[in-house]
Amino acid sequence: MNKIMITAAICGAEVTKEHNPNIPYTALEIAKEAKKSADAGAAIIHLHVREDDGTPTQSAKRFEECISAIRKLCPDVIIQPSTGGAAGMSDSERLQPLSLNPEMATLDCGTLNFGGDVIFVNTENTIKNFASKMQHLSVKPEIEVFDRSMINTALYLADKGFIDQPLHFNLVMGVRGGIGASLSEFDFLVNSLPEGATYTGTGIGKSQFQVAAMAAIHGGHIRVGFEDNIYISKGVLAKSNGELVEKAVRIAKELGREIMTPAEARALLGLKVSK
Ligand code: KMH
Ligand code: ZN
Repeated sequence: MNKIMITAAICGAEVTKEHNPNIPYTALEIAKEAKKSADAGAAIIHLHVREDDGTPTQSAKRFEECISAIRKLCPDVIIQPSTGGAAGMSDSERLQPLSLNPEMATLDCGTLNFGGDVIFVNTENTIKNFASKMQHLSVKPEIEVFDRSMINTALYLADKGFIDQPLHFNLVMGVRGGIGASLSEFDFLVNSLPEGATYTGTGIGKSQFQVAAMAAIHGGHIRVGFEDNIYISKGVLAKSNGELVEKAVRIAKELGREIMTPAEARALLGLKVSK
């Protein structure tokens, strides 16, 4: 079987220390969580950043501070800033980390209900604008899909030349308002991907390790981390992102998948050489 690429989504924008005291906020806390994840086997750190009080921010200065803190502890890991930020942020706010010329970044390909009155807005023009900027900077987009329709949008934009082939997707399953995390839904999404695409499976909440196992069995890649799930097992808070990555590694290895290094992940994704 092909090797597996593990992404750790260490912080997110929504989860707080009230949910799990181990959620990182400061640059040092974020860097330490990145290090634990990378040491456990993560090739990619999906990065959101916070102010010291936990407020989500897309400030380029804060991203720079956190990226340089991560680089000191783990020089090799791939850092994938979020351009999703937190629901309610403006497009220009969300785009700020691209000014740091990252190797890759997220490209959210549709609008989603996020519970209550909260809507995570990604109009077609927003997605085109974000995709064009990434293309111009040779930043590899990870196409975030929360439902099948978002794959359609990504394929349409690739066809129109906004996103370069080969496409890399993150199938996010189990967000209320998006697709669920059952085996048939997983199958449906994976069978909707174009020839030559790569994908990572992300399960939200209690589905985190179920989706990880489905992706590991099927030859896909996996994402775990506090952004998506704060428990290591039912009712038991995870001590660190590293603990979540370790569990993902155990699952993958039991299913015959060896773990990719950051260098191997860079080759798979065709990332640009400069950092
Ligand atoms: N926090 C969500 C509103 C991404 O990183 O691109 C968006 C999100 C997706 O987490
Ligand atoms: Zn995110």
